[in-house]
Amino acid sequence: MIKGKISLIILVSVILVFTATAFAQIIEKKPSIAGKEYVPGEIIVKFKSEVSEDAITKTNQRHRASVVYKSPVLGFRRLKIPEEKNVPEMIEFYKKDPNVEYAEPNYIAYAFWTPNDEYFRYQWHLDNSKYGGINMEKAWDVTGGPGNSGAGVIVAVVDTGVAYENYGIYAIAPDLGGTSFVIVKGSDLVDDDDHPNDDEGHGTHVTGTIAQTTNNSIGVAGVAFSCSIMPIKVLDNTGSGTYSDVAEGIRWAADNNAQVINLSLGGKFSSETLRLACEYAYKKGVVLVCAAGNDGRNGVSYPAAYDAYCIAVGATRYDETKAYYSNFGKSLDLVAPGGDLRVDQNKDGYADGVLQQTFKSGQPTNFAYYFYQGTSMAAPHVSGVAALLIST
Ligand SMILES: [Ca+2]
Ligand SMILES: [Ca+2]
Ligand SMILES: [Ca+2]
Ligand SMILES: [Ca+2]
Repeated sequence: MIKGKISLIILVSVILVFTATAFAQIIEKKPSIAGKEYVPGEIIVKFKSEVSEDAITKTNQRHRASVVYKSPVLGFRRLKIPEEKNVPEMIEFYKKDPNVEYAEPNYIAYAFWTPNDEYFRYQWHLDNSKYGGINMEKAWDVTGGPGNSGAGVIVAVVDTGVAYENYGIYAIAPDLGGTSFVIVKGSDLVDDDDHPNDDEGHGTHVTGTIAQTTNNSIGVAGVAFSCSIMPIKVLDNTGSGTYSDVAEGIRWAADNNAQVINLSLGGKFSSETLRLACEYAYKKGVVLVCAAGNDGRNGVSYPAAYDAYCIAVGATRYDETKAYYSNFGKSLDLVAPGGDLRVDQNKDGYADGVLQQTFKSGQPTNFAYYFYQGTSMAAPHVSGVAALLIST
């Protein structure tokens, strides 16, 4: 199964969603948010810092809204709204209140991607004799080669989780066996536990590009293979998650000494919750690397579009032209290989995707090497290079 088998799966965009209750002890029926732009029945409100808890409670009581979650550091609250009210009208109520800093929907973020399988010589995106790669062999000579490329740097992968351990129904990806991980308590914000295991495959593939175990004679390579990966799970088994969880994931990473945060995810809506989380991490000196989005449009997704805080990464293919699906426009900062599964420009017999080890959604112990395409695959090339720069 592993050796020599290359499978191709193209996942264009993820539509199904569910909402995550961020922390325990909240008894909350999870509404379906499949195909929706934001979580129904709730809003995010941040009160001005000088407003007393008493005044906040009175305001919420007046609107018959109940607090389901309060961010301890970022200060926003997720409010459950009365059943007969809708999200836009509740936001209008709160926006009119002079005590409110901002009020907005809890938008849904989606993973960007697409899949397929094996070996360094098929990783044209890292190095090849002609086009399209990022010349890693020369770079590794500068950074210290095997054992020292990215050493001491923590890169947070805020995503679907990572196949980093043998635990319950989950297993460590064999080609992450020599990769180092930093696990933070509570870093699974979807299932509210301490084990950010991947149940989808996207975060494991992204992690492979940054730090696949390299020079171990099996599988494939990663860019900064001596760095430490901090997996933070904010996307569920359909590749979707709420902006509130993404914001908290960014904040958790920043508070736990991540130096780079890879965000191969996004949504089309701007959000104060998300923007302020990026600002928070940025002000702590964290490098935020974000996928530009796969809509093929002029204009990049959020959080990539926050020019003040984020490096927005678009995708290229083997011939060094823009991949058809990559967003572009004035907020775009860099491009990196994201692949194009419709072509075989390097004539190696396989579609030109980014090759790392992962698993198919729902089969978290069945590892193989897959070619994926997407700005989700381009961003981790940049995160890996950022880790190398920090460590050098
Ligand atoms: Ca978990
Ligand atoms: Ca390897
Ligand atoms: Ca930008
Ligand atoms: Ca090819």
